[in-house]
Amino acid sequence: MTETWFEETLHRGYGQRFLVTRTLFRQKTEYQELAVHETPAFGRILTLDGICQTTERDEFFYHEMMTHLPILAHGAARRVLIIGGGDGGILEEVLKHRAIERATMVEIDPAVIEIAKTYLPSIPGRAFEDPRTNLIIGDGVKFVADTDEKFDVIMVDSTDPIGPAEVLFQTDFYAQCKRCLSPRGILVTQNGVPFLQQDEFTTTYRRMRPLFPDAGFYFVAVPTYVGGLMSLAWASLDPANRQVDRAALAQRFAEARIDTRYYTPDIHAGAFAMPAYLQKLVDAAR
Ligand code: AG3
Repeated sequence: MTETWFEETLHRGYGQRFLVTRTLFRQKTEYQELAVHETPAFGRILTLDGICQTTERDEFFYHEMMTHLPILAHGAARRVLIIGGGDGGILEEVLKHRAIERATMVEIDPAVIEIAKTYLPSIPGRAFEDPRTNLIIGDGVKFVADTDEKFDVIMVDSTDPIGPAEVLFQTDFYAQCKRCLSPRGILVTQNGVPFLQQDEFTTTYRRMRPLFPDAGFYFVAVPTYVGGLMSLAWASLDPANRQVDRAALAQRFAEARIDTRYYTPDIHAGAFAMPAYLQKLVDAAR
């Protein structure tokens, strides 16, 4: 019997593949091709346009770092906005914070939500049924351009900037996000693996830096986002958000009473440490 493998088509000449025991779902929507594969290595995996988005086994690395780090850095977040994030992984982490009053999520492709609920139920958990969830099926670019609401934290959980998500990496979009932040607000965005996606790294920095008093990155190594560290862009209206010390983070984390598998206050404090070759790129982009 021949084996079936899913081969990711993201980086030129380099990549990862997963042995697939069963393909549970595959469909082309108006926006992208969705698939869910069963794999021995990572459990079920969700792919969009041939790129691994999340897996049952390692989803917590990324979802926790996209969520707990900015919320605890802010310290008094009540309202958050998630752009994209259809699998519900970030939404679920956000709702673990009892202090969050309302989590608005704007996802363009309703099929991603349905697929996650049906085939990857452990990722959203019961997040879509939570009364604090305000789910909007629509275009995130249009939402941030039109809304009058303000948010303490905005998370942009997009695909890579090829295809439908390209607009979520533009200066105009970042400027509209800034307009939607409350006075001490924080914007975080997934920004690829800089060792392999260097242009994305420097371009984002060039676009965010003129807009925000504090723009930069923090990092997490996610097993299925291959190529080393993933950069998460950090754009904050108050530079103090980055500098919260370990003792204060530990206290906020303890008060939040959240059970995590990746995030700790020490990981948080260390996540901003920038490898020298990336620091040089950032310095050169100023
Ligand atoms: N969104 C980020 C996927 C990035 C994959 N890119 C990469 N490996 N360079 C994932 C959605 C999870 N909620």
